[in-house]
Amino acid sequence: MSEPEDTKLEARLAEQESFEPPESFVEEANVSDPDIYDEFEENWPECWERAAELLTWEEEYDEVLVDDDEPFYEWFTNGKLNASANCLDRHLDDRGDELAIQWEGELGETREYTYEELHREVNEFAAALSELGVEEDDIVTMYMPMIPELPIAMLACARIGAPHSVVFAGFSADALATRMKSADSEYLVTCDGYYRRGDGLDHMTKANEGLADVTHDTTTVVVDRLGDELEHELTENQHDYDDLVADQAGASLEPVVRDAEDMLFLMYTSGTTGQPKGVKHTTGGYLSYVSWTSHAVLDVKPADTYWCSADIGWITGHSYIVYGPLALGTTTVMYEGTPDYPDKDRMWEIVENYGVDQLYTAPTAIRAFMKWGSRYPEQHDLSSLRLLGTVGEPINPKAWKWYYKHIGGEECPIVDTWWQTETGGMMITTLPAIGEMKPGSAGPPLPGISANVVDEAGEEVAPGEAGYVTVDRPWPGMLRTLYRNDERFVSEYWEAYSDSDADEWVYFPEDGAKIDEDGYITILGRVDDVINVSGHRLGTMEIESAVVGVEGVAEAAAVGGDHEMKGEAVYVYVILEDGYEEGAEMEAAIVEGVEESIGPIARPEEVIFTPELPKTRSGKIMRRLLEDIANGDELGNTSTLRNPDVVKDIAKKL
Ligand code: 6R9
Repeated sequence: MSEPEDTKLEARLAEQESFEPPESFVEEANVSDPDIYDEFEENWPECWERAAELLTWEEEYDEVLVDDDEPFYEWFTNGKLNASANCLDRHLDDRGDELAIQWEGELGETREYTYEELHREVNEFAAALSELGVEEDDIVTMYMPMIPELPIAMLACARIGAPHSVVFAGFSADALATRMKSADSEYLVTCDGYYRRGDGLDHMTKANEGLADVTHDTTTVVVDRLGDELEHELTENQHDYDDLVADQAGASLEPVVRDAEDMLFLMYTSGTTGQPKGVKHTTGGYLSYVSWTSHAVLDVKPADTYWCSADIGWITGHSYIVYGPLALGTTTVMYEGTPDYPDKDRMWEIVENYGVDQLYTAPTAIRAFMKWGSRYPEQHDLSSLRLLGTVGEPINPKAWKWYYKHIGGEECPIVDTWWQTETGGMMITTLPAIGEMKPGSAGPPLPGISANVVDEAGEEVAPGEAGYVTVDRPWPGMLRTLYRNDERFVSEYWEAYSDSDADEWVYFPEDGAKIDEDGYITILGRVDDVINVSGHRLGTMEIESAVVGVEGVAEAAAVGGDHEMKGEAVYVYVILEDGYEEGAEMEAAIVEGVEESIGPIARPEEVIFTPELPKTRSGKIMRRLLEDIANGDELGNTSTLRNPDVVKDIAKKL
């Protein structure tokens, strides 16, 4: 394309505020009838049978929804099923020879698993876990990077009815120990190491440090990812994955029949207090919901090659790398490494090599691609792409349009999907073949989802005004509780907007938003003490307690400040004890303290030493002001402060 034309196109794109779904896409889409919104509405909650029908049930359920004990809802009651049978066994006849997992390592090696092969390995590892003593309902922790053994271990657990709890491999030893202790998990599946930017990274030392902090007895399985590059002595309670699986060669294990409401997995996530929350997801509701949304939103078909570039250590990977795509019998791509290794076209090389149909990624990645420039995707044939998706944080219109033009070639719809660990699957997004897309706005709630934007009092706000997202009807993929903490489940998510006397239960996701005349919702970000760094949820309290754990630190406040690439970055304000000196050394100790206790993703962007923190008269730290300072914004009203001068002093330092 010639220069001037290109510029004209850019100008048109920059102004365009809405986009129709591409014709070619609509014709072939799984869901394309706009009546679906009304159908779900008129037939609620029975409409959710549409989701349940995507699964194979051992025994039919009695009722779609039981709401006798709100907000402890039950879905598809007395239905029986097994998640691994739904993701594997039922595909064997028709799709046994088709690829289930297409894995690519960072160094370029590949591993392919057909449904037949994946079924075999899952059976063998499930038999091995049973042999080690894992029983139904035992919680098995996984601390693994993006290697095939991670989904294999998850499905093996599902097969024997043992819920898994996956801890992101980038998290620290402390985080692993906290989660294992909180869940009383006696089993761990981990690996010796993995590759990052070409280097073999030791993971086992971190796992061992975590295990050393777990007070109860544990049994560990270790996957050998790095071969001879890294040798670790295994203790008596640690077993080599390959040996265990070899011992079970050819084993076949009947999938355990699980109740719809039996736990499928736990996923720990950050919240307002320092203690991570163990979000509990169940077998029937969760699996139906992620299958339905994979079908309706990601438009996944069995013959597709589908790629979600998230990490399985987060909910996005659970729902949309493992469970949703495999339940639908498609080929799911897994990539071990970073998007710029060995070069910045790695993602596009993968799309071209495997003929990827759908790409689901995060705004933070799109911002990086945009910064690297369109010459990288231009080196590759991306014409296999049919749909694009984003998740994890708000996407600004500029990044959306770049993605639309340079990756989708203006022929792929984009689904900007808002959801959370707690919601299990997508909640607010356009359906890709229905209605227009508006860059920057996620879209309307999905059919059957009743989400609103309300003010402090719970009244719906006028179009254009800022408010809070609420959801006033349950949905199958919702969390059932916080593990062993029903009380916190109610207080965190339901107390703010429910009227329990009137039996009105409203879920509060703790996100701010705006809504327009067409009912499209634009998410503004978290309104609690959670910082969203590159789409990863971090609790300010967790960071603060890590900082205060550093010798010499008296008090700390962590806030999120705007960041061009990461969306938000961590800023910590620190008060030192007498006798300790501000400076590079102290700063390094604080950064190290945070990395050690949470992980490198929580690494502070800046450490700001201050003799005081701005506090209200009742002694609460004014985080808003600290955020404004971090952002270089004009400071709002400081008159309610106990110590108004302090903010000026801090601002001067930055
Ligand atoms: C799936 C996932 C949840 C928080 C959520 C919100 C933010 C997710 C978004 C989005 C704007 C989107 N978020 N998707 N914000 N637009 N499309 O990310 O789960 O890690 O639990 O984070 O992420 O703030 O509350 P989780």
